Amino acid sequence: MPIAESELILNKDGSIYHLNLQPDHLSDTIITVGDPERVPSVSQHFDSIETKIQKREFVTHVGYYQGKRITVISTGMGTDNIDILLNELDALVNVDLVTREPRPLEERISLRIIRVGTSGSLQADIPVGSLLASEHAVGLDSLMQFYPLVETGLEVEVATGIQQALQLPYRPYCVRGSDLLREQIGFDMVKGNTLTCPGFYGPQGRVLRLDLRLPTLIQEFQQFRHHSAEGEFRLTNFEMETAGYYALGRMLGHEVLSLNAIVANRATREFATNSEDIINDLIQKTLDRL
Ligand code: R1P
Ligand code: URA
Repeated sequence: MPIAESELILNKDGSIYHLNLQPDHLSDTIITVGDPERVPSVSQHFDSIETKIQKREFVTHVGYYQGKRITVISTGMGTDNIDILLNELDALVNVDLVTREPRPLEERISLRIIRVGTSGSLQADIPVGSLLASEHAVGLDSLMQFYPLVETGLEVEVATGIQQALQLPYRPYCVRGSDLLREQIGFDMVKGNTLTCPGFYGPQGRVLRLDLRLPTLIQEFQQFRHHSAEGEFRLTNFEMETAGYYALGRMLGHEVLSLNAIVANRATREFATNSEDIINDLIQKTLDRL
């Protein structure tokens, strides 16, 4: 059955609705960044840039880095944007946009998607300036209330423990990302478990003029531990997208890795004076290891 025009929306030129891209704009490896201004920070390293496209916060540059074709896309902030990003990227490769038919199973394409973002550390021993590769992500956002994500026993245990610690009325979700990509690109980075928050202030325990429902939120994040045969699980850092990437990546069959430039430390209350240098270091390492 073809997918209806109201569900898979195409622009007049045949490009997909929000990303504004055609299938041939995608390389098999895609770098994603939150900040649209970070796209040129990646593509400035390219040998040549073949295309630049923008719609809303989704800025895309396609080019070559040391002979390898790379697409870099900005996403803006939050897992609601990651829902758009992953569904539209997947449709570009796994749906025939002319017939509107999903491709048969044996023709499905698995993309390699690498998030290069900023993040706050939750632990004093992960200082500002660290580069961290997310092994697991825990989502405090509501995206997975709408999809049938299948989690492992360990993932359910961790998520349930966090629900109890934070006294949440709903269970967060927990998903492991691509070990393959983490071993290839993040092998010398801190291996972490990233908490994805549906906001930058209250949901990350920041108090400006509003009090928190749970005043000890940050301490609960910092002190949370889960012990299993795989060892000790602690939360290392937070940001606003990784769990959405990992969950949708698992369900759609793409390899996804989240890399984090630690620009804040919430245990020591520091913010980096050289955050641009830290993220540029992460961009350079990522490009060199693709
Ligand atoms: C908040 O300042 C933003 O920074 C982090 C968070 O996930 C959120 O998007 O990532 P980016 O630097 O990739 O945007
Ligand atoms: N991004 C976040 O979401 N939180 C931080 O503390 C830093 C970057």
